Amino acid sequence: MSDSQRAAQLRERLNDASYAYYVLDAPTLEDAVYDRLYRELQNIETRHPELVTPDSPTQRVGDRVSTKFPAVPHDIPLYSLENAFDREELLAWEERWQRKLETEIPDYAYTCELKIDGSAIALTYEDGLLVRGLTRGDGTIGEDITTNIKTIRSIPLRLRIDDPPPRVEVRGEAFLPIATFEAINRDRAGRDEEPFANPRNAAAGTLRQLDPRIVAARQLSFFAYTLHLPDAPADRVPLSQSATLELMQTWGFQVNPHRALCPSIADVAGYYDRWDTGRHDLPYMTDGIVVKLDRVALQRQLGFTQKFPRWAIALKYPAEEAPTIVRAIVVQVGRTGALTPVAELDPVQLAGTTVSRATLHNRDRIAELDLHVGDTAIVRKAGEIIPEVVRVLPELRPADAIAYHLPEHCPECGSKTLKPEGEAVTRCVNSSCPAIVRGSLAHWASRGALDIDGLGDKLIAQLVEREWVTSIDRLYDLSADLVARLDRMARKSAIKLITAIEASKQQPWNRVLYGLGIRHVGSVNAKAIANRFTSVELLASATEDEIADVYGIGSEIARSIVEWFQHETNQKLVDRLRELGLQLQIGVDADESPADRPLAGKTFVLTGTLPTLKRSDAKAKIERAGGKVTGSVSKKTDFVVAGEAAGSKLTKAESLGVAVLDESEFLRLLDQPPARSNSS
Ligand code: 1X8
Repeated sequence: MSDSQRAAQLRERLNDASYAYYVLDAPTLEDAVYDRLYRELQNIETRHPELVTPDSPTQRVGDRVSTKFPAVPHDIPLYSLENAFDREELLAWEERWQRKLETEIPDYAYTCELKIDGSAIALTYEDGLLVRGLTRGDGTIGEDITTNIKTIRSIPLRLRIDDPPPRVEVRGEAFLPIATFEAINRDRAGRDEEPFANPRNAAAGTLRQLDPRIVAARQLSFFAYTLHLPDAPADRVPLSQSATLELMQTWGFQVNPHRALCPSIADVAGYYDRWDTGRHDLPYMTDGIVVKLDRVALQRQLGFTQKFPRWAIALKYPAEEAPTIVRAIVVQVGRTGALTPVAELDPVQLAGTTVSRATLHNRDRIAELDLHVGDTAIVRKAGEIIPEVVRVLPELRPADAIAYHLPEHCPECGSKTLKPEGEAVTRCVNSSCPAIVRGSLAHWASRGALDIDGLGDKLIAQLVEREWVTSIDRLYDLSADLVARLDRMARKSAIKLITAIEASKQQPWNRVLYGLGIRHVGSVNAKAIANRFTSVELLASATEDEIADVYGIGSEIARSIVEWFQHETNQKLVDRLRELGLQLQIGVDADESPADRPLAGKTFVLTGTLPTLKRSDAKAKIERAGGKVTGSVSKKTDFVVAGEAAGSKLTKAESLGVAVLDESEFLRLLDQPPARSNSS
């Protein structure tokens, strides 16, 4: 698509979004997404000034005004702030204002304040009395929402001073505390109403409610940050932003307490970083910091551009959602054969990292998104979560975009894929598919499984590519001589790798079980299962019900295990692993130090006949779990396991207050995950 076509698309999309937001009161685009698209348009227009049209949203001082409330011009325009998204842009701003001065740079300092995610309003006080409150509107003309504003408890109706200047204009942010925002959305959901996307929209929507009782019920709050005193004598006008904030506080306004005076950009960066984490503990939403030159004289000297003050800038925190373009869709095949479509994206900064790929989950999800290659899509990344495509903006779709369908054949091995009825995933079911083999090997070698040091993804890819390793057991047939022939593999590393592979034979049964990669069997489950079914033979012959009887193991896991052992390939794999000397039963040399075992240090006494366990089995189980069995009950006994016809030992236990277990309680105790359940 040409720049001119893209610019036209963006203009239309952004103008539609403004209309939906300001006129219809029904936002269609998240603020962060709007910002990004706006900047993309801005970038195109900077490169090609001939593409700027009079209706471009970049030509607007603010945004549009609706007709719900009387329109009133602002005496002094409400400017918006220029945005910076990183330190470089912040430094560029510093350079810009310094160059603009054209004189020697005077002493200066920055005031840093939190950027509150709310709605800007302007309050006019005459002789100390609140006479008018306006929304920002388009920056020049606002809407008169005085009645609604008077419901906000943190806005004084009369200034708390004896001799107020004749005319005072205070600007600041009206906002909803997060808790109130969430309560409102719960309430709306209960009434089948669309929830507000964020506290800012909720605040803006609330301020423009026609019924002031609703506004009052919503508990809006307000932080003041700007003051204009048009008719005041010079000696009453504060000389700095910090003094302004303090003055407004004494007049009865709520001023955000988290501000800092920063002598340099480095200090500003420190403030920004500090609040990147700190802001999550605040009861209201912030989306960045506002940096201002503290001295009013310097602010006056610099003035304003068409749209912004030159002496202030907003440094935003990275968005967790942003639009970008889907350039291609590739399919990854995992160790279970699941096909995962992944979007390859134009790189975009999200929550502090560069994102160039995002998961599309599965076939149904792609259909739901109606994703085409070439689409502008919104990508989300939250915390440690894998980036994902949340939706597509079909209005921005180029004419030549191609609809995408997940392939019918595995992209790795070409065999036909299967999508089981009622499941979301499409799978390759060829167990010798190189992608599945690679995934299985990587899982086998991983820390929680056999923990084979040095066997990483690149090495695995080479081994599979050359068909030296076609299944897990074949790893153990490798020799140092052979491995040394691989790309960039020194002989010393080859020997180290073979030693690590050999050493993995000593890993305990529960790790082997986990390493097999049976679906739904995680490392914690594997441990519980291996404790009950102490050898692979016992597990292979167990029924679904018997497995599901293990504490914490559900029927889905049990079914998956039974199915796994039914496959001949898997039975052969187990046989090979046994021949190779892997630990397929709980051994005396289990890697758990005695203190790691679930019953470490516990003393048991067995008495009576248990319903299913022979006394020798019960004793073996206790010892394997690290416990000790003695013949008589004393104060040192931790548990008495009592069956049918238990005699004097039971009586003694009861008199000493020792815990008495029946068989099922005893078995549950054995299945309990140990207190220190780490990666093993
Ligand atoms: C907008 C905001 C400002 C401040 C805090 N939150 C905002 N949303 C502040 O200065 N403390 S200033 C501002 C603007 O000028 N548009």
